[in-house]
Amino acid sequence: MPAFPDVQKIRYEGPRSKNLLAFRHYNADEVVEGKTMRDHLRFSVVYWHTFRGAGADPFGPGCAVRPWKLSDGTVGDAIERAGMAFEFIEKLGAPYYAFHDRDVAPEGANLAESNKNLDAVAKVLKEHQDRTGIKLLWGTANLFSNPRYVHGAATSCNADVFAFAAAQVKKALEVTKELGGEGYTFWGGREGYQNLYNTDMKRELDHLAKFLHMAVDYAKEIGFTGQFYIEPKPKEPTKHQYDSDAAACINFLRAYGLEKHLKLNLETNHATLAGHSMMHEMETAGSQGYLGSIDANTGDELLGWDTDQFPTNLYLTTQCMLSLMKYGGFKTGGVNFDAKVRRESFEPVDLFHAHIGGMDAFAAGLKIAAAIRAEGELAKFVQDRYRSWDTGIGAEIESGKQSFKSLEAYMLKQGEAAACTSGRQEMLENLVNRYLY
Ligand code: XUL
Ligand code: CO
Repeated sequence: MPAFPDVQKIRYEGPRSKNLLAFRHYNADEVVEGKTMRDHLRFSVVYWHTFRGAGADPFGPGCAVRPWKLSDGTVGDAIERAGMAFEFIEKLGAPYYAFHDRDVAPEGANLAESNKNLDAVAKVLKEHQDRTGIKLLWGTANLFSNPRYVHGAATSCNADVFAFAAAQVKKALEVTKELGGEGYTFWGGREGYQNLYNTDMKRELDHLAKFLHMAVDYAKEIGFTGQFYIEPKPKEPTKHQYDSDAAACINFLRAYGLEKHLKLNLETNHATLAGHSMMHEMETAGSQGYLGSIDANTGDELLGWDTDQFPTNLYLTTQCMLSLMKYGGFKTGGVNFDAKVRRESFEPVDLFHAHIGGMDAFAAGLKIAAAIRAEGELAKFVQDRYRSWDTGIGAEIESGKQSFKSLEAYMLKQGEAAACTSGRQEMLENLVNRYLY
């Protein structure tokens, strides 16, 4: 029995289409800057929100209507849900998906039972992957829902909890490898603090680093060659998450000798919670060689929490694509929709509308960014803005030929710095608008 009998495969119908169950911009085979849209965007559907999310909020339980069982249920329920999940992803035409261990299989009474459940469902996921060609963008472990993780996982004050989390990630890595996962993500979950009076921050950070080193070592041992990611988020559920933003993550990785092993998985709503734009996070990561993957979503300006809405804002997607293309595009990462439909959008077809909107917004952003890049006006402005560094004193500073002493001598002779020119911010905003409408 199909889960979505009324929905056919979603097709590209072009910008003039009025069919709300069709793509107007995402044309998978269309080539942009020498690469298909499919390969630029590498869209991925998340198991947790899309197949397990019921729409609960702090004021009431979820009320989503789904053709599958939303509660954990049995391994049989999980297997049935997996079939329906693949029907959805296949009809949508996304090439990838992502999951936490506990999204796909129910947790058992103990570790051995949980591992057995995961193996049984992973076998079925593998069959669906082979049948449909849909691939695993990244796997991860849920180290935050079970009450044992109340004080965190790798940063828990309880060493046994660290040990349990290590065993859980060991298994999740094995399953990710078995399913050909192209990456593995660490999101802090509860790795942070609620109160500094009871927290030994140094010890917790040391433990987090030790945990990641163990993961790197084990990946090597089993021959898992996927990319490791760390996903910044400043708060929620804890008051402060250690992986608070791109800059903090890069500092942490470098401080603990992990810089060669992990890249960043950046998420829009996490960036805004940190007081940054997504473009800021992408530039911070990209400029330092850490741009790995993105969790695509958006927050709500009027709500201060992680609402994880589907992205539909073309400025946002254009900015994401401008930064992404500037730094050479995805290698192993993708546009992973870590986004959920609103509680009020409780019917199954809403899942299609949400993903179609997000995919079209990113495809349009890709086309707009490519047009901006092709014309080259923006890039030329930036290049020109820094022209004082291309020759003369600027070039000498950059190549290390100058010092404080020689610069003092230079300025004593000059008397005053050459005049600055306008940053032309409004003109550039107008210029970007020209490509949007
Ligand atoms: C939580 C979040 C996670 C990670 C995976 O805010 O974004 O779903 O993406 O653990
Ligand atoms: Co995320």
